[in-house]
Amino acid sequence: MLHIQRLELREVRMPLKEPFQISSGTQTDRRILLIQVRDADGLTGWGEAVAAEQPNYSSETTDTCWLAIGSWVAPRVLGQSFQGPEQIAAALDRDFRGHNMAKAGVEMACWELEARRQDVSLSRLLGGTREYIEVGISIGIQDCPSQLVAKARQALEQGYRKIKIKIKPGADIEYLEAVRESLGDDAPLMADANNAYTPSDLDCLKQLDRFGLIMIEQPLAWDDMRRHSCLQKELRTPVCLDESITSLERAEDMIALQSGRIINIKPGRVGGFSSSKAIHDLCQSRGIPVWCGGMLESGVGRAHNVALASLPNFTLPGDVSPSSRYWERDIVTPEWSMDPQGRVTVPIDRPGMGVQVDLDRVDNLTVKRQVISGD
Ligand code: OSB
Ligand code: MG
Repeated sequence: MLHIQRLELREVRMPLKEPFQISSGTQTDRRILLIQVRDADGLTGWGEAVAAEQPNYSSETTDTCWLAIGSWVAPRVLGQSFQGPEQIAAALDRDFRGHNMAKAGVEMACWELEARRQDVSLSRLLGGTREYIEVGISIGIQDCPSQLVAKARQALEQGYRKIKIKIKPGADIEYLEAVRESLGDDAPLMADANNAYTPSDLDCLKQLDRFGLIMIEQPLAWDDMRRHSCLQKELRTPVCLDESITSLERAEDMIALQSGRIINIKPGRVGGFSSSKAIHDLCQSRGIPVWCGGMLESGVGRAHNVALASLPNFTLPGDVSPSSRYWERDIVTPEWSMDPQGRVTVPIDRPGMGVQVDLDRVDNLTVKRQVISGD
């Protein structure tokens, strides 16, 4: 039985080591929203609402998550009795549209709490089977092709198993050509457009087939399945959907319409772990590979991503770079690290998410706090 009595919301400010540019905007200082839930026995679980500062990836932001959790999500969870964390997502979806990242932040904190209650790792509670996760890097849009080549080359040397290059019109063909040329035919490359193209860019997108990319992620609009379906028929390169997959039903739609051949699962985007597991299971049964995306998370959100990516059908490297890629210092101990083979270790011998939140550091970085209590 899961009975949450208290929920604490915090906003912590964490400057990124370097700005991260995608086709729709640039992030520099992260405003990270942490959620801590506590049950009647005093055990706690941590979550992170992964929305960006601006509504350029999805409609949610740090501020909308704060509002949604305080006003509508927390009141539905606090003081209620749930059989287990599997029951939470349904309670949050009833007559409550959207706000997936706000819902997920709380739902995932409840899963983390349950893992600690059962004294098992979050990975194993979710059904994870892996001991290691292969890591991919996501490289933001650079000023010129040579700067991108230098970054991609360095990533390969560090051991990254997949190199994702952010693209947009005007920073695509020439950039990818330079990287492929410099890194050679065997380098595991992919591109992510974050919705930057339209069907009228077909000629440009077809040229991407030349580069032997593992996939092209979300070339067209975030809510457009049909045009992705038309595009996939014209491309040899597999289309991977990110922004478009907000639920199990959208994953079913992608498969039915053949809008893509791979799914990037971000648990925040789909409303949490229950939904992520359902999408994972569907894709596994339909022969669709999945991998775990990232949202420039702190060590807390990263822990959740590592746990999820340990499920068996996460067969492609995930965007779960080590803490040092993003931060001078993370807010968890130990920090997340990557071995020379480009893998992170799944902490299966430790309860819950497997890392401890550095509370002193979090207190220092906190700019806003709210405690919500139930019965
Ligand atoms: O599209 O995957 C994306 C970051 C912010 C918003 C969207 C995306 C990303 C990334 C970062 O690619 C991946 C990471 O966290 O390392
Ligand atoms: Mg993406």
